[in-house]
Order: sequence, then C-alpha cells, then structure tokens
Amino acid sequence: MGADAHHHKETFITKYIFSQDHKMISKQYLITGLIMGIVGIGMSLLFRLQLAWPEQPFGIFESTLGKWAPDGVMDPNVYLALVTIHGTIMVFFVLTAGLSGTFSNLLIPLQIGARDMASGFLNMISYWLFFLSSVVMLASLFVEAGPAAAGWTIYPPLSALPQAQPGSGLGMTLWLVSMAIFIASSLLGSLNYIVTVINLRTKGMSMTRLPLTIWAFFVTAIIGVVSFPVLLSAALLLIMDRSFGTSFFLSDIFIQGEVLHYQGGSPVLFEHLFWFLGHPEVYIVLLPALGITSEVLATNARKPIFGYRAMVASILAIAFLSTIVWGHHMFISGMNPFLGSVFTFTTLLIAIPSAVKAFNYITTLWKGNLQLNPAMLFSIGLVSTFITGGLTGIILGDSTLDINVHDTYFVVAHFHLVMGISALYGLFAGVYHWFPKMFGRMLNKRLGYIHFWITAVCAYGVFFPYALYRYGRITKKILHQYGLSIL
Ligand code: CU1
Repeated sequence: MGADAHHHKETFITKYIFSQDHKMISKQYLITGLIMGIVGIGMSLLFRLQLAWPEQPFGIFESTLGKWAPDGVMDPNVYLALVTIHGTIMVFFVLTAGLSGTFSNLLIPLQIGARDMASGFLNMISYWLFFLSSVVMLASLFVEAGPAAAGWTIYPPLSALPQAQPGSGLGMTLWLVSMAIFIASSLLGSLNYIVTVINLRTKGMSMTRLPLTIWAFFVTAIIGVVSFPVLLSAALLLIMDRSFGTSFFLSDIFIQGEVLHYQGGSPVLFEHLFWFLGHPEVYIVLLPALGITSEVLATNARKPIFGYRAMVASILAIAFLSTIVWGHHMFISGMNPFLGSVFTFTTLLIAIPSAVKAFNYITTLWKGNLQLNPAMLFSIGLVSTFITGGLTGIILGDSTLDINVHDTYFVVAHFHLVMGISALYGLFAGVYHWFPKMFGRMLNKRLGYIHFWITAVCAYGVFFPYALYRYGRITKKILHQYGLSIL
C-alpha cells in the first residue's frame, strides 16, 4: 500500500474509471456484466411470458415495448429480436466477459504471486472496449426497426440481407460492429492473461502447482485466442456481403420475386465459421465456472481437490477436443453422413474428460467436512446441472438422435443447463466466495440461501419441462410407428 502510494498520484479518474489495477478492472467487469445480465434476463422474462400464453395481451409489454407490442401482444419480429439479443448478451457479455473478465483479473495475479497483469494498460483498454461494445449492443435496442433478430448465431440470409426482416437493417449492423469491438476486447484480455500466467509466476509456482482456477482461466484464454478471430473474420465477411456487394455467404437468392446479384457463396460456410467459434465458446463460458467450482468445493469440503493431475489433463483434453467438434451443430445442413459420424465420434469423446471432472468433484465432496454456505451450494448446483446438461448432450452429440431433436426446445434445455445455468452458478459461487476479498465486507448468508434456492428451483422448473416435452413427443412418435402407445 505505502510503496504504491508514492510513485502514482491517483485521482478519482485513474483510480475508478481508467484504472490499470487488476482488482479495480475486475470490479468493473463484474458490475458491467451484472447490468448486462439484468437486461438479458429481463428480456427472457418478457418473451417467455408471451411463449407461455401466445397471442395473449399483457400490460407489461405495452409499458416496456411500446409500439412493438400493439394492443399488448408482442410483434413476432420483436419476439425474435428479444431472443436474439438475450442470447447474445448472456453468452458473450455476461458469461464470457462478465465471468472471465471478473475472475481472471481478480485471481490470476493474486494466485500466481504477481503484482498485477503483464500489461495494466492493455487490461484497461480491454475493459473499455468491452464497455463500448456493450453500449453499441444496447444502442441497437433503440433503433426504429428494432435490434438484430436473426438469432445469436446470426445465420445468413437473415443476417446478410438488410431487407430480410426488420432487424436485418441497422439493428444487424450495430450487432456486427458491437461484436467486432467485443472480440478485440476479448483478444486483448486473453493475451494478457496468457502472458501473465506464463511469465509472471512467482518463484516455485511451477505449472504443475498452478491452482485449478488459474489453469481454467489460462486454457480459456487460449481457446479464446484460437477461436474468436474466426468469428471476427465471419463478421467482417458478412459486413462485406451486406454493404460491399460480395457473395461469401449468399448465392442464387431472390426476395419478393426479385433476383438478387449474389453468386457462388454458401450460407453453410458461415455456419462452419460461426461454430468454429461457437462450440469452443461453450467451454470459454464453462471452464472458468468449473475452475471456480474446483476451488470453492475443495475449500468448503476441507479437502484438497481429488485428482489434480487428472483435472488438469481433462481441462487440456476438453480444450483440444472443443476445436474439432463444431460440426455437431450442423448435422442437418446437408453434411455428408460420414463426416457427421466423425463429428459424432469426436463430440462423444468429450464425455470422457467431462465425466472425469464430474467424478472428481463428487469424490472431493465424499466424506468431506462440508460447509454448505451459499458459494458451496452454487458449486454443488453447478455439478448437478453439468451432469444433467451433459447427459442431454450425449443425445445431441449423436447425429442419428440429434436429427430428431434439432432446433427444438430439447436443445434449448440442454445448453441452458450445461452452459447457461452452470456458468451462472459458477459466477454466483465466485461472487459469494470472493466478495469479502473484493469489497472488504461480508454478504448476508440468509439472503444467499434464498437466492440459491429460488435460482435452483426455477432453473430446473423452466428447463426440465423443456427437455421432457420434446423428448416425450419423440418417444411417442417412435412408439407409434411400432403400434405402441404409452404417453
Ligand atoms: Cu457444440
């Protein structure tokens, strides 16, 4: 403290706004991420309300959506726009930047014994680019025709033709600009984390002694550096298709009887580029949550984590495999069935390191002296959703089974449990666990318990029926083909 005080004269601006201190940047990420989370979750409340009672008017739509909800019923294009922005905000702004940005910044220097990040300046730039991208994404909500509505995966042609749907115009442009800035932020942050872990470890902190949280953040940063640039290239090519007359992702297409000039491009190419980021993104979101869980479970079970080396090996295996499985999102895109079986094989291989991690978590809990505080409950909750979400993933990873449930609520249930809710639990576990260290005060335990149980009951309450609903229908269809009926 005293040593720091004389070489920098800190003003309010350099201390709280343009701070280069990793602990302050961590708080900035947390607060921005939580605000984006409130916006993203608020949107899901609105569109799920309409989903539950389609075409029913609700007063809350008139007050929140105004002219986008004529007579209190949500305009279908606005429904799609809300789903799109909800997905984008939750996946990228909350569970990528909010989660990794907060805890990588807080913990990497503290747990490896470094004074700060390798470059405090780049760290500051990284946060402010994230802030700017958040502002641009939120600004798209105020565009006359509405924000982007092509889904968080922004497949062409909906995203490529400005005239395709209301959100395909300025809303989509803002989405692309926001994501390009976001990716720049993410790359700067990730490079900083990687360099810091490699170069600034204190004496004696060998890689084999690195805490599992740091392993998780380190590998997450590597996955980000490998895969985010591919989405950036896809976004730039899409911008060229939209504005400069190129045909990377479009071919032989006409709209309202008018033939457009696009020739020779392929929307499937976009799917490949998108999912080359999109699948690793699942682990960019999940690995930090698993890293936090490793520490919280071990601390509150009063035992070291079971199988440290197996855990590190699993993280590395998951990271490697995550880059060769993207085709499992594209089984119905006209892919050669043989290639489909290759992607099925690589995808199902991920079950092995994932199961190793789940077993090691449970073994760590086994006969431990469990302190069931809120952080611990959220971590145990994560292990639970990681298992239920993972089991539904086995069905989706197999091309023959996936084709039956593609684009249904079964998929929605799967990824919300395995990555959405799991990562959110990881975020909450981390906040409860390190809040005293970050802010110098304790959280109210009773409110923490209430928070956990409401979250846990509602999460399963929403997503279990989604999964069962679709799976039940398929079982019924298959049984019907054999002249049987039970459901
Ligand atoms: Cu995937």
